[in-house]
Amino acid sequence: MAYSPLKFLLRFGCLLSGCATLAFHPQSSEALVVFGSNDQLAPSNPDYNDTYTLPPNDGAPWAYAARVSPDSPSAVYLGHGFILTANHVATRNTGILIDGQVYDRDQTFERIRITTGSDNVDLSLWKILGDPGLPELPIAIPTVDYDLGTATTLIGWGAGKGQYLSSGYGPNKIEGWEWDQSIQIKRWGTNMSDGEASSLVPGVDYEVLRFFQNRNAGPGEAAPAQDDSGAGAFQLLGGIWKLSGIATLSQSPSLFVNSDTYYSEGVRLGTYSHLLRFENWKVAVGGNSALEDLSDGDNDGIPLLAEYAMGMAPGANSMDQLPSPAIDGDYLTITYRRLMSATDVEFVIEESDTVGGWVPATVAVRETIATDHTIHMLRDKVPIAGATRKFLRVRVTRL
Ligand SMILES: [Ca+2]
Ligand SMILES: [Ca+2]
Repeated sequence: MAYSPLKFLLRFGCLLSGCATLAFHPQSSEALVVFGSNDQLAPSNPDYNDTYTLPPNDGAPWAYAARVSPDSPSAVYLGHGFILTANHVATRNTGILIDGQVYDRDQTFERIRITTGSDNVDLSLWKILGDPGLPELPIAIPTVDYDLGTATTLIGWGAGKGQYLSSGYGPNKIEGWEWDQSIQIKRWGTNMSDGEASSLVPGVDYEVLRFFQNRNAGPGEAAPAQDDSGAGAFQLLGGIWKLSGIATLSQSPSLFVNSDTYYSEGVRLGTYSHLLRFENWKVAVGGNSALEDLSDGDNDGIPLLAEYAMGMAPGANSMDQLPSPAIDGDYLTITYRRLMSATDVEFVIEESDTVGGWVPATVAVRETIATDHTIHMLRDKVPIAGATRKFLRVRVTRL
């Protein structure tokens, strides 16, 4: 059975009371529903308290928390024009609201779903046109950053807190809040992260961060609600704010209970960050972020940056994966590998008639001839245009 979180969201909005599964879109709790005691004493109050709708005063990356405009789920801006959000919302082609301005989606960049090994992650990468002027947002690094059991700031654009729900008695009685999309604005809240090897959602398989709704994270404790899919989970790690998770699932409103049983989910980004960032890749494959960008530890003549950008193994000879040329009628072609999910490198195909004076090549056609997860094999066709000789090369630059 094909599983479609987005369809689920559109049809039902949320799950019925008593259902033990999670809603497939993170309908975050109020854009984080806040679980403080005052909320219980005055349960009908909507949560548009300024405390949680203005930037947090601890420097959490508020500006990077984006929205799939105009009235859709959440996303996070990574820098260099890249947007990360839940895959189940990533089919939309609308603009992205970042720090008060809407940016058009770059239709020339086909969205990349993050996959690796057997993991089919509820995570997609898009690009925008234009420059929000925000520097690269750091991403949690596995084995270096402790992203579990860590104070987390969630920022999203999901629904607000609606009608209070209550039944039964006692500390774990069923209680919660309906989601109110009329007060769907950007909010933040806190929680403590926990981990799990696999998502609760059937049909997908990826490592998650979990956020229990057990009021262990102070009066601002929050969880994702409707349209918080794609919301960012940020952590202060080693003195640097980093993106540690992307919200993918929330509990239904009636399961926003004080409980160590129910939790919301997000993608644990550290597990997949080597596909997105060179610094993270260095740690994942070499155990050391201090490796020189142009070092060549495996002595295959290919510098580390190029091994990353082309999806090669930095500990094995990769000569057979270097770009290769061919003549195809009136074209000179170059076939090369590219890690499509890399957000911090630029690829330029260059041409020359003299092995000097390299200029960007006139690429008439670009074909994707094979894919292996997020690594694509591309073939660019450059017109020979009467030249008696022509040279092509791939230039990779770290942004
Ligand atoms: Ca090498
Ligand atoms: Ca190699």
